Amino acid sequence: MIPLHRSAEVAAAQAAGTPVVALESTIITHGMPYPQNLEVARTVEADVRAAGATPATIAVVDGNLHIGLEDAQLSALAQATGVAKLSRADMAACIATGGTGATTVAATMIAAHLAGIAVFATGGIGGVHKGAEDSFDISADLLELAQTPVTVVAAGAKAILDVPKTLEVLETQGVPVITYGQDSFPAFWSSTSPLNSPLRMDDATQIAGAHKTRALLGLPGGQLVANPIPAGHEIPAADLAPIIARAQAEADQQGVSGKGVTPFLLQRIFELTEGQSLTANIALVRNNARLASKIAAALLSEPVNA
Ligand code: PSU
Ligand code: MN
Repeated sequence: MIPLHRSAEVAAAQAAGTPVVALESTIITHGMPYPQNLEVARTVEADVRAAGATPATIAVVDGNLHIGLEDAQLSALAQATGVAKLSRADMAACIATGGTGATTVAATMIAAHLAGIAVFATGGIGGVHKGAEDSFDISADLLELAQTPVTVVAAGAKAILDVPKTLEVLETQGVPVITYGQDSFPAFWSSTSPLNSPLRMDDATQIAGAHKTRALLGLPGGQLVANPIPAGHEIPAADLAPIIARAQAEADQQGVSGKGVTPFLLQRIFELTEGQSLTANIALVRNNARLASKIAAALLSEPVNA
């Protein structure tokens, strides 16, 4: 197997059998501007620790696959320019050529599974983009959820995506979509959407039980846990709709395609909301880190069907 470079705290946690939560790095390099990105990365790690688990931020640095970054590495990554955005298709090439890259949801799931980590917290997953019937732009994150056994906690799907089509692809791929504590599927900046969640669970123990049962059934793949943004941090969907439409139109005009699309839209929405999108994003990622920590603890302690 590829050598895994664990941070000191991740190595200690795994040796002691205490819960570990994986965190992605594309959100740091391509999802938020510096210096807020570093601040958020540190805060989310602290949230995981405060919740009794150990954070493992995953990234490729100089060809080494890191499971947990020391603070100096986190700081360097947050400020680095030209960092690759790695998904399933390009992680091996980056490692083989000694490159540096941030891991998306798909690549973080792959690395977490290799390292024996079953739970991962992020903000939003990639999905089916608007206009996918022409562009075929469907994130590799959805196919990863179908094949790699990691439970991913996110705040639902962003309105930059075609959310109904995203749920359809997840269903086709056999991915359990579990909303935490409510019936409505959350829409990232909004805690609810007009769509009903395929599944609902109200506590972390049930989510951990479903994760284990999936494995016992011999089913590959993970689960998507949709955790609604905390009350008070929502941005009304009606406020964002014209901003998203404008960002999308600019992306189309400028011919942005492939892996450039999601970072372009996130950056333009940040600018057009004058940072309001980022404040909401921070609140929901922190909330997801706390829930993921509970699920990671429950996975270690609860027997199936308890
Ligand atoms: N959605 C967000 N914030 C993000 C991303 C998506 O709200 O930071 C990042 C994640 O790393 C996700 C990736 O895995 O974008 C998806 O990119 P693509 O759509 O190119 O698959
Ligand atoms: Mn894409």
